[in-house]
Amino acid sequence: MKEYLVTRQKMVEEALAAFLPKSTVKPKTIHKAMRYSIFAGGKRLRPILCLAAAECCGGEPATAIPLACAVECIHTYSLIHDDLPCMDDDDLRRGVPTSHKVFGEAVAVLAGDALLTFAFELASKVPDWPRYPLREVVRELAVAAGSRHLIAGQVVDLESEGKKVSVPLLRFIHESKTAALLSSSIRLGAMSANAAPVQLRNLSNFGKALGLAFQVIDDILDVTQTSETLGKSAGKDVTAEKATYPSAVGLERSREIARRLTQEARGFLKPLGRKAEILHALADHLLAREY
Ligand code: GRG
Repeated sequence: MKEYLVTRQKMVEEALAAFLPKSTVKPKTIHKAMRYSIFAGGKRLRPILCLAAAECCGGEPATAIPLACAVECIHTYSLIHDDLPCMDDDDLRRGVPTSHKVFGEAVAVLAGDALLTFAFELASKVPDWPRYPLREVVRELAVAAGSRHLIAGQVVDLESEGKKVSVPLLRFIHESKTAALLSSSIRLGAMSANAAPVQLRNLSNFGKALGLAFQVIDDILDVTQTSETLGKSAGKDVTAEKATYPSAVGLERSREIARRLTQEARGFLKPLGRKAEILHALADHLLAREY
C-alpha cells in the first residue's frame, strides 16, 4: 500500500510537471502561480483514487493520467479560491503561504480560473472510449465542479457560517463540496478503463461514501491537529463558526460516523472482488490519516 502510494504519487507529480505550461511561458506570473499551488505539496489523493479505480477495472494508469491530473487541477483551483479573503481568508495552505499572499489577490483568482480551465484542456486529451465518449467525460468533470456540487457546497458552507445547521444540511454541504469531486475522480478512472455499468455504479457509491467520510475526518482533524501537521490553519472551523460534524454531533460521534461511512464505502467494493484490494486499503488509510 505504501509502495502504491509512493509510485502513483510520483507518476502524478511527473505528469503534472509535464502537462502544465512551464513557468517561463508568457505571461510568467500566471504560470508561476499555477505551478506554485499545484506543487506546494498536496497529498494527490484524488488523482491516486482515479488511477486506483482505473486499475481496479483492468485499465492502465497511463490511460487515466490526464484525467487524474485534471481532477487535481480542479481541486487545487478550489483551494486557491477557498483561501481568498472574500472566502475563508487563509494565509497557509499545503504548508506554504497561500497564493494570494504570494502573488496578490488578482493573480490568485486568475491562477484558480486558469487551473479550472486547464483541467478541461487535459480532459480533451482522452479519446472516446467504447462505453464513454469524450462528451461524457467532460460532462462528468463539469457537473462535479459546477453550481450543483462543488460550488453548491461552498455557497451553502459560506451561508451557514455562524448558524446552527441541521445534520442533513451539513451532509449536503460535505457531499457537495468534497464528496462530489472525490467520487468523480473515481468514476473518471473507471470510465478510462471502459468499466461495465455495474462496476461504475458500485465505484460511484464507494466514492460518495468515502468522500463524505473524508470530509468528516477533515472536520475532526481541524480540531485535533496542529497547523504544522495539517499544513493549513488548524482550528479555523471553530473560529469561523463553520458547520462541521464535531460542532453538530461532537467529536466521538463524528469518529463513529467516519468509521461507519468507511465501512459502508468498503461494502460497495465487495462485488468487485480482489481487484479492489488497493481501494479497500486506501479507504482504511484515509480513515487513519493524521493530516
Ligand atoms: C468559484 C470563486 C469560486 C470559489 C470556489 C469551490 C470552492 C471555491 C471551494 C471548494 C470547497 C473546498 C475547498 C472544500 C474542501 C475540500 C477539502 C477537504 C480539501 C482538502 O483536501 P486534501 O486534504 O488537500 O486532499 P491536499 O492539500 O492534500 O490536496
